[in-house]
Amino acid sequence: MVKVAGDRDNPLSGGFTCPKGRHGADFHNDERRLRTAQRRRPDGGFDAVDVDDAIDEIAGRLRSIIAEHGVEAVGVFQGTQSAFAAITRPFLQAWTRALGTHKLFSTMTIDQSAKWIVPLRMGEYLGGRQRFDDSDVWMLSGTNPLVSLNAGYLDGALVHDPAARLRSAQNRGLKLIVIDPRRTETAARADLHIQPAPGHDALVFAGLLNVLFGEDLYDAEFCAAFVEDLDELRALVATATPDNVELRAGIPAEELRAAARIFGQAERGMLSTGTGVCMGPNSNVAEHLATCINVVCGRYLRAGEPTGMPSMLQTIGIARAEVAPPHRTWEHGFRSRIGDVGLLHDELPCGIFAEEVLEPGSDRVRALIVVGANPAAAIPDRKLTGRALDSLDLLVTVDPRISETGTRAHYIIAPTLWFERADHTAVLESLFPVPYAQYTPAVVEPGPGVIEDWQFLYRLARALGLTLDFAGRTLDMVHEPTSDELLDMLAAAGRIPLDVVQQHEHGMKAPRSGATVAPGRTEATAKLQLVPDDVSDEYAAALQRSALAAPTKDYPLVLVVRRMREVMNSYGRDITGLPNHTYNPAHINPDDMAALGLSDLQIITVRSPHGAIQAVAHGDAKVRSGVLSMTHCWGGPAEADSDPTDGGSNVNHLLTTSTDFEAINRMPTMSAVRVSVSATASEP
Ligand SMILES: Nc1nc2c(c(=O)[nH]1)N[C@H]1C(S)=C(S)[C@@H](COP(=O)(O)OP(=O)(O)OC[C@H]3O[C@@H](n4cnc5c(=O)[nH]c(N)nc54)[C@H](O)[C@@H]3O)O[C@H]1N2
Ligand SMILES: Nc1nc2c(c(=O)[nH]1)N[C@H]1C(S)=C(S)[C@@H](COP(=O)(O)OP(=O)(O)OC[C@H]3O[C@@H](n4cnc5c(=O)[nH]c(N)nc54)[C@H](O)[C@@H]3O)O[C@H]1N2
Ligand SMILES: [Mo]
Repeated sequence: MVKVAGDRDNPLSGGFTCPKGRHGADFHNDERRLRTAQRRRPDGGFDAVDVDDAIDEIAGRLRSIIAEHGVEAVGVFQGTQSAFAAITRPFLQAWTRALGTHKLFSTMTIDQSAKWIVPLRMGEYLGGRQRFDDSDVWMLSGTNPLVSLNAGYLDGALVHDPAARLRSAQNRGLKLIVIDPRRTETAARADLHIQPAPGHDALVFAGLLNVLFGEDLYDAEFCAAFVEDLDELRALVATATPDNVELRAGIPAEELRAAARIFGQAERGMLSTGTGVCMGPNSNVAEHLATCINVVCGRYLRAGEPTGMPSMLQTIGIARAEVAPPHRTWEHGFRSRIGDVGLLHDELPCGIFAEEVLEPGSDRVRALIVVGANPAAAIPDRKLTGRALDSLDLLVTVDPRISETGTRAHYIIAPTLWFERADHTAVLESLFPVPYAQYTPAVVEPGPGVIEDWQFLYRLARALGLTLDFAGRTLDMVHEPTSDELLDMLAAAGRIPLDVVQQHEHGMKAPRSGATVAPGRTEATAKLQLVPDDVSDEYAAALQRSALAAPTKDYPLVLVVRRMREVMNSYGRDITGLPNHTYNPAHINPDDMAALGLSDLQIITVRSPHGAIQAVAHGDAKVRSGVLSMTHCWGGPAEADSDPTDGGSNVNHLLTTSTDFEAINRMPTMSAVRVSVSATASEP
């Protein structure tokens, strides 16, 4: 591979690429990229091994673990990069189902799984969300899509070329409101930027609701039709007056009122959140109240409106103007012996991962298969996570690199990368602004030691005597399918046949289906429950707990999350010419730097109640005073990171999974965490 460039003839992207994509060739050609499977030696080094021999050996060790301890002793961990090939995620789920273990973990439970919990507790309006393209307001809280390309779901918000799309929306009159303690790239373009102290989102959203109710800026008709308990919500937020919010969250009461007025007076447009909200303290109730704002303002499609579904290779169910009732999956079925935690979307939360491995018990996790993830870097309480990974009888990673997790693995399987595999866009459709699909064949040959993520799982299943059900079919476990056959199966129920999409080399845009939101059925009488008992308890707790996010004398700053444009979590840190630094800077407001006696580029020690790291201080006026903004997943493989200037530091040393977590998803508090900062006495 020589070069990667955007495709100007692509009807969706118009050639927009991100820096990581443009460096695609460097990821492929990197000398550290694995080109064959690896087996660990007793001395900790690795030997190349034939991939099918590795799979046989892994199967042998799994068989004896299962014979002695049962299938629950086998865990599966899927990460972010398992979501970037259409086949991998559903294949991994098929594999886990076939084995029968409940020990499935994914990074969603250290990400935005509050978004899973809200509809399961509130119920869900099935007409669909209003869409970005015909909205006159959009409110973003705790998300910076201009860098993260993180956006709403099924609302066509800012994924591709977000700066240009935002500009054209603002040119046609859209008002953008951003709530973020940092003046982000997105906030800099906002019509109104509210810069709160971190960790008070539940209260800020309650304050917005308070004004929406107080000034009659809500959609009474939508609420009468679809909401069960509007008065309870009104009562819940009664004390969240703009003046009270100002006291806690440090935003002028007038700004909160202005935001509520701009949002409430607009006709269309949604509030959408990101990791800043979903990783903070009280994240589940905060996300719940964010959704309440959309509900109360009726920002959903009504019967007769064109559906928002951009379906092409997938068919997303019928949109109806009715409510699906709450469905608290975690209250039924399998329960973990750790904390009596139940399943959320068939997963156990990362917050109990280490204990699932370390705590004695007959179904303790002893073997772990990790696909497209780097849990050693990604899960809070790095020391505990490391100890758990080190104590496994069998750890296998499927990863093109020897990651922090990989250094601890017994086997590493070398997978194909983006340009070495056929793929299509079915799994991404819900993020697209318009119906769009693309199929791309592999453009370079993978080497002989490299296989597809799914091939590892298929061959391992075959060696274990398992039969896989994938995309509604039972796979032939004798003759290995091809990727193209599997991609076909995934697209079989689509609106547009895959072979039609395949004729469009640059990608295919299609008109919307013409389907409209169907009227609600008479038998569908469920209504949205905005204030179930546990939500109201969590709100009361949030009012108490949000005080914990305030700086104190011992901990004068508050650590918050951020993304780095040139890196995808832990992936890309060491690609030459990609990130701007060889470390992850600690961004601090210059006034705080001066008050703490720190200078730019000084090595500092950042301490939380749970741990300490060293970091490089960067004065940054975009960060609100009192805030330390630092990205995650940097730092070396060791428990204590060695050189803060070369490799950076892992903020998960500062976080814990043992206290400060949410109910249901065990989401640890990963943002708005109190820290202290001091000059590091000597060079590390
Ligand atoms: N370039 C790049 N893109 C990525 C990633 C990456 O690593 N690099 N990671 C991907 C992944 S895995 C994810 S999950 C998404 C995440 O995507 P986003 O959620 O958009 O992530 P961020 O860009 O970090 O935006 C979070 C924002 O929350 C703000 N914030 C911090 N604390 C608070 C608070 O208490 N309240 C409020 N309201 N805001 C707060 C931060 O200042 C920050 O600007 O990004 C994806 N995209
Ligand atoms: N403190 C703190 N911790 C965080 C966060 C935070 O904001 N703050 N963010 C959290 C979030 S939102 C997330 S999503 C997680 C991220 O957690 P993970 O998903 O565990 O981390 P990544 O670095 O995205 O891991 C991707 C791994 O996949 C490998 N990989 C790349 N391409 C492929 C491929 O094609 N196939 C396979 N099999 N592997 C591949 C990479 O080498 C890398 O090791 O981190 C979480 N941790
Ligand atoms: Mo994420």
